[in-house]
Amino acid sequence: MFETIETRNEGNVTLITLSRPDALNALNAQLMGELTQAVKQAEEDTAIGAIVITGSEKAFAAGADIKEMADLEFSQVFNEDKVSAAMDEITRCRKPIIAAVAGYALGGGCELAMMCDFIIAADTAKFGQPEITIGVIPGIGGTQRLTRFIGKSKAMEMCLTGRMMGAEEAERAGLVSRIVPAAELVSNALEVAQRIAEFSRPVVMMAKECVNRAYETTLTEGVLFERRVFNSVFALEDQKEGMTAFVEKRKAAFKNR
Ligand code: CO8
Repeated sequence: MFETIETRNEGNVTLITLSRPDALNALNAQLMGELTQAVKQAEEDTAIGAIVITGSEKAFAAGADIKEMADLEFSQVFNEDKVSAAMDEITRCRKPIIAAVAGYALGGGCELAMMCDFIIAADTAKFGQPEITIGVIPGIGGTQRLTRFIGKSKAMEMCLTGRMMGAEEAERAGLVSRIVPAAELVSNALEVAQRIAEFSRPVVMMAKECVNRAYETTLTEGVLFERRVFNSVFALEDQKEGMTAFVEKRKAAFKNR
């Protein structure tokens, strides 16, 4: 049913694989539309607790589709704004999304990875915002998210020079959560996602919401937000189950309520 992505469910996880091999998974309007549709389907599927987005060995995604954008006029980009609108859907997803990145994650590809909740990188991963080299700037969050993740100096250098960052530098800088051998990337990301999917779903969503709040508010407000959410967790059966299971030295059986 999809032409530019492949999806499959593994246990309680949806794996979405970007698949435009001839264009290094460049993000054209069709791919973005299909990706957001797949994310929405996974979000609505009550059996699914987490999502993994990956690409190929050579490229997670080499950016927005330059061939599709080359002749656009300002009025089209401004009035239609389809790619950005599609991307916003991904950040609205309440279930955790892991980006499993091998090879190039450039421009919109790096921005897509940063819209996910965390990035697991293969040792072959290369991140960059090369828009400056083709006469534009990052357009779906790169200047903002990269700066928050790796700090002004490195983000500025990357956006102004277009240089790429390898996996080790990306881990040191805090862009990725861990590096794994390329051959184990997808299985590792699926394992991590499955672990998350087995926890209480409302609690997972609350934890995600609280961490994301840190990017939107002051420390005092953020800590208050966290405290109130923490208080509300005690209204869930899963809190009773989790703590009782610990006391009884058994594995918790969460019911997602
Ligand atoms: N768009 C379209 N096609 C692409 C893209 C892309 N971003 N990247 C690669 N391709 C295509 C190539 O044109 C080539 O196709 P063909 O065989 O038909 O010529 C094929 O993929 C393979 O690519 P290469 O031959 O170039 O492969 P190399 O291994 O030699 O090089 C690179 C790999 C270094 C990744 C190189 O392809 C490259 O530099 N790609 C472009 C990277 C880039 O500049 N990305 C930023 C794009 S702009 C952007 O993302 C802005 C986001 C804001 C969006 C806002 C929406 C409105």
